[in-house]
Amino acid sequence: MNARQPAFVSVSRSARLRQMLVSNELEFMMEAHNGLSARIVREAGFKAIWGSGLAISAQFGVRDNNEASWTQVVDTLEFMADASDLPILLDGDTGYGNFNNVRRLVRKLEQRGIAGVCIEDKQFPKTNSFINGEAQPLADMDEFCGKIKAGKDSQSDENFSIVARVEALIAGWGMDEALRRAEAYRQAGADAILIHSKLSRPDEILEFAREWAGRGPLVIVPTKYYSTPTEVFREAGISTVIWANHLIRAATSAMQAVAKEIHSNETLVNVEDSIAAVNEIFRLQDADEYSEAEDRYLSSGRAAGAAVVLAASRGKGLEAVTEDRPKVMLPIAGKPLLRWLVDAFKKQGVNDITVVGGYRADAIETAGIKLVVNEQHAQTGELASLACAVDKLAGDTVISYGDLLFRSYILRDLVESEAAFSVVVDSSLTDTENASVRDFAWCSAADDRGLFGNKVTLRHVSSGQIASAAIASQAPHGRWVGLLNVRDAGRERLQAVMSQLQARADFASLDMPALLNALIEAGESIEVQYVHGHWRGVNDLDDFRRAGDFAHAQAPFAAAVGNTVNHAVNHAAKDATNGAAQ
Ligand code: SPV
Ligand code: MG
Repeated sequence: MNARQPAFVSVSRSARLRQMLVSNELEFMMEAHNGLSARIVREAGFKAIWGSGLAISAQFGVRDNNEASWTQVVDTLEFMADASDLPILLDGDTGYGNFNNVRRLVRKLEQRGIAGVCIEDKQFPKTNSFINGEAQPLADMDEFCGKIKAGKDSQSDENFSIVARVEALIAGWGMDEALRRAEAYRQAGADAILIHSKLSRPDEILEFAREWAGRGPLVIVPTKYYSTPTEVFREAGISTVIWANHLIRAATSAMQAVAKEIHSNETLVNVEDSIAAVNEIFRLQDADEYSEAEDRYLSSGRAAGAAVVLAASRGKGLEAVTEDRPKVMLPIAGKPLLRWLVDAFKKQGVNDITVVGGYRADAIETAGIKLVVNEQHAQTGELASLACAVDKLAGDTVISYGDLLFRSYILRDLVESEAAFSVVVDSSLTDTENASVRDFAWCSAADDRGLFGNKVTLRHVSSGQIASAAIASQAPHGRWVGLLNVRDAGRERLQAVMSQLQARADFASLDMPALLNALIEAGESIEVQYVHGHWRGVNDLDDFRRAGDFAHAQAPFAAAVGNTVNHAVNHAAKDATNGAAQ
């Protein structure tokens, strides 16, 4: 059975349909015509589905004259059976041919999990009973009995039901003929009789039921005598009522009204609140199950799935250009800084991107990201921003400054690291003269190609806090670029260290290096991936001006904005020669 079916249903669909037909209670079936409507019928609480010939042909946009082939009908039923675990009774028209077609139909229906079929004693190709019913020729009674016997003989599931539909009242052949045929069909092996009427009152149905006198289950379709109180059917000893076409009709009026409204007014604003939300469609399609399966089956071999981007600051030294937007929304070579970063993440399969905004968070473009806001951004530092996202971390996550540009291999190598924690350190930046630059990194070993393959770990990163004397006395090994990869295995440890830091009185002033240092103090090993240039941070106006050139060099040739291809190529060459120049 389909993965979407609940486990509690252990009684087969065919057994449940049979049980409904023979039970002493009045039972109900609702029409469905595709997977979505089958799902809706089940959620409404019905116990079984009527696979209406009228509704299925109507949803194809064709007539109820066997214009849809029987295999197209059976394919539709398969979608319905996948979308709902209810028993389905197919309205099989005349059986799509002679006894042999009925045999094949029954076998195919069983294979697709359909619980039963109703066949009517008209001739192929049929016409809907409510269109000039009196003019429609009935099948020869004996030939129809042969179809019923052939169907019963070819079923392999003993509970599969064949309902024989008597059209004598519709065709004007009278009550005696209806009763004669019903009895013949019962004796041929039909599990129930469907007695159909096109009158607006239930009189002939009730008379039939009286004369029938409980010889077998009776099924009715009160489309025309719809105003009859249901209690009347119960008292008449009817087994099952079929509400035969009400979902296709409901859908039709809703679609007509909405299409007309949108066409007339050329806007969606008047309909949005009165139609199903897109999320409701996703729910009916069981989109959540897909996401869970994706986690189960796609996670191995995938790059880190998530990122948290710290983007709350206005940018010191950038006040002149950040009046109306945060630093991350500054345009670099034709697109916002944040977009370069988001595109870089997506390229590595990091699709679940949470951006923590603060200053002018309203100006952050939210396409492809989740935005959370550090409302205290004016009084707090980076860790307070990270705290806005840290509880929701799931799976592998890259934590990143928002003002970074880098070559794609830097992120690729970082997310491929198996270490619980890993960082990128630029070994070309060791000049601590400029006291305003922070994030210098001291590591277990210097960047040395000769040590290729040896693990290097982080010892300390300079922050607003003073480095320990022992470490500060040595030259740093480089500068942390602002990228931290946290594997799922390290997530809870990171959250625990964050909680400890949050308990500190000075938490509001803490920056990312404080977190790295706290992790190290807590005994965590943070792997270092050395790079030599190939990235930019945007910290001041000078950085901002030079970032454009760097970005151009990263863009695909065709996407280089405001430059000829040659210009982009020149920059790429220059960057490659300059290597580290930050
Ligand atoms: C159907 O639903 O296709 C039926 C019932 O056959 S009725 O249209 O009432 O004949
Ligand atoms: Mg029909």
